[in-house]
Amino acid sequence: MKNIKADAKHIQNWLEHINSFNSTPDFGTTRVLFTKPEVAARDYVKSEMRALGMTVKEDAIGNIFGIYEGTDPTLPPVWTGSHIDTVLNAGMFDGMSGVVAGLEAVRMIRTAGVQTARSIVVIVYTSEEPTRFKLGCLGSRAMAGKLGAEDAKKLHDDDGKTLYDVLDELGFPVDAFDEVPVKRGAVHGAVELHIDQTGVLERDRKTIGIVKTICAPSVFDVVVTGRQSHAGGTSMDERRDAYMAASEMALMLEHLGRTSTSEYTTVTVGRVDVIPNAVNVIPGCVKFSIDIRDCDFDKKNELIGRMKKALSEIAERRGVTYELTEYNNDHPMKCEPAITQKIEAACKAQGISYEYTISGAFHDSMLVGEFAPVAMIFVPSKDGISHSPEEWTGYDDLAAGTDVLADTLIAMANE
Ligand code: HGY
Ligand code: MN
Ligand code: MN
Repeated sequence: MKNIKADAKHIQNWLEHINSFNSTPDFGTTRVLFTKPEVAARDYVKSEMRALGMTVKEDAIGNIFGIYEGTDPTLPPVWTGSHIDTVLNAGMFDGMSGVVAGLEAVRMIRTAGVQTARSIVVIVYTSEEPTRFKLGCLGSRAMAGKLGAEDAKKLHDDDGKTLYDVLDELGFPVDAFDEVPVKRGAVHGAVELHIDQTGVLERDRKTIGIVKTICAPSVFDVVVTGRQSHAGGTSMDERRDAYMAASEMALMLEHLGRTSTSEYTTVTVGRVDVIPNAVNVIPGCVKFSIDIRDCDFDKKNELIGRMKKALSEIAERRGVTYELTEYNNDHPMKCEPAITQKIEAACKAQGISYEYTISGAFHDSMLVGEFAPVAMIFVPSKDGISHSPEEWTGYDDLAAGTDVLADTLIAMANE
């Protein structure tokens, strides 16, 4: 926008205030879905939306819609936004940057008195992180018609509470779950600003990443069962060691990730429980998670096929059994060129450096893309660190990203 620029101080104040809603202030930021700090942060963001002249709505799964009305509110609106829930002991930028950039873009448009035909909606998507219910993007997944009330009754947290019960207890209209899905055509387009969570933009000295494709995760749990026995009394030949079997499985998974022929594949074993976890006992059971990401759905499924064969071969040879549970096998999302070209034009018009990139992380835009054209604007993560208290993005970079976002939203809202 010519006559107004994003205010880095404003962005900083909003982010720092949201960050104050935190259950681990001594170790990074933790704001788990529908815990006290996250509900307080939701209330704060809703009050800021109202202060910007927006009408605030929420759906049955808790997605928040801050509507900045256009001159013709009957037209399919333009969406922007991200999430405010976090992983455990996280930073203060993953997700929150996109919500705050949306608020600041509306503030700029309102202050400059710019008219947009279509309404602009700033969205807080419910539970992008899998932290509480082990499945990510719950709000956008429900919008895409891939998570209904019955599914919400089957998602349990570590205390055994279901998503459905938690929503009901908080007073969300759970009997209106079937109104959450968004029809294709109901949204003109959705742009999400997000930190890049890699070192790519910093390495290439670019301020903006224009995302071409959003990689999609396939998440599994594996339970390996061997035979618990004495660390001294059991000879090396007679063991059925669940931990050693799980370790060989993990190294096999790493090999599959490293030798993939896709443009971008990652394989991660992030959570491991060893039972009984005692220094002089051969583990009888090991539970571990598998997180596979790829920008190519077919190649990801090929890798999963090879994984299943290798898991059986290792289990057989080591005399253990295993159980594999799949949580989700999501589709990678290609971003809409009609929007990425607008982002590129905005970068050029404002003299902001940019490059096209792939998102290894998944985002709500991966699911929103199931019913609307989507695009993402990345800003650099310092040292490529994210999902950590060290996560950092410069406020000037966030302001530049917001300037590009504002121009893109105006162009979309007036076409
Ligand atoms: O795991 C992810 O890619 C995202 O940050 N939830
Ligand atoms: Mn994240
Ligand atoms: Mn995120």
